[in-house]
Amino acid sequence: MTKSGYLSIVGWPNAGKSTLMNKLLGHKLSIISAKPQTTRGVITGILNEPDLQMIMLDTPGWIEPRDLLQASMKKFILRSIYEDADINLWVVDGSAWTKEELEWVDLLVKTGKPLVVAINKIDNSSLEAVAEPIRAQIRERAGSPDLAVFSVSALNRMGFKELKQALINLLPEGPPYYPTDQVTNRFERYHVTELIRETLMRLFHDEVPHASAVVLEEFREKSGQKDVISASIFVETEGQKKIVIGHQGAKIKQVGTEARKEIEANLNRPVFLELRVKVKKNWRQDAQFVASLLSADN
Ligand SMILES: Nc1nc2c(ncn2[C@@H]2O[C@H](COP(=O)(O)OP(=O)(O)OP(=O)(O)O)[C@@H](O)[C@H]2O)c(=O)[nH]1
Ligand SMILES: [Mg+2]
Repeated sequence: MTKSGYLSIVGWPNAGKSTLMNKLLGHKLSIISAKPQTTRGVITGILNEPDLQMIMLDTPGWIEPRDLLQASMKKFILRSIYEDADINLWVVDGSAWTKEELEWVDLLVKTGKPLVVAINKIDNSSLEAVAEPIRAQIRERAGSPDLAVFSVSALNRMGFKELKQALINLLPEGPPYYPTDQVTNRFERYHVTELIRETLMRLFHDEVPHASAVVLEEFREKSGQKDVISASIFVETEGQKKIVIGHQGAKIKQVGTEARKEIEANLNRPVFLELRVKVKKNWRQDAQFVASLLSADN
């Protein structure tokens, strides 16, 4: 008997959803940063084990939308919990808990889907003491004293065995949806743009990370030579462009070097990376541009 199904991973920005998915998968698929709103589209990670396929959907962190980009992100979350999911996994940052977060319980219970909760970031040992009252509040709000609430650390896989077993138990029976050697349904070129964006999120602060979008212009494989990857970094203002380029181009050079190393490690082969910085005013309000950035066809 085989089991297969969709697990939607949701929660507030910065809760550790992407870290958790990558670590469950044992493969770095989703980009990670210390800044909120790192993930924009839905990243699919496919966990294949004997007689089992769990398709994990890493979603963007929930925020009330202030622009079209964020509105699209919210739409992805709703679709993923109401339509795609066989199971919803809600990730809570145990080190930053507030009672407002209980609204998630109402939303997730309304979907009628099986719910599992992971209180994350309990690597700081004193947090285990914090997890117990959070667990009690969540169960009370859900009106379900048996609700599955686990304490985990995505960073070091603490509590993963129990969490994973609970998820597998809830997985429906059925044949795999994807070939069992596939780890994602996203193309290599999408991961390349995401790794460039991850580098931008790491190297810049204030408005630049959130005003940046990366578009692949060319990905040319040359037999016997390095692949040529050419990408554009879009920002919203001339000021941001100046910041990204840096004095005499020093900053963009650093972005290129660091992103190239990440890409090479990910693709497991050397590449030639060429970056350009362009201004696209208000791109976060441009429906067509946002749709093309987040499209699952990328
Ligand atoms: N201490 C600790 N930090 C963690 C843990 N899991 C994730 N982090 C850190 O939390 C930050 C956010 O992690 P992400 O995985 O990008 O969080 P996310 O929920 O995907 O964030 P968005 O995509 O912005 O919604 C990063 O700096 C991670 O290294 C954990 O278990 N313990
Ligand atoms: Mg994320």
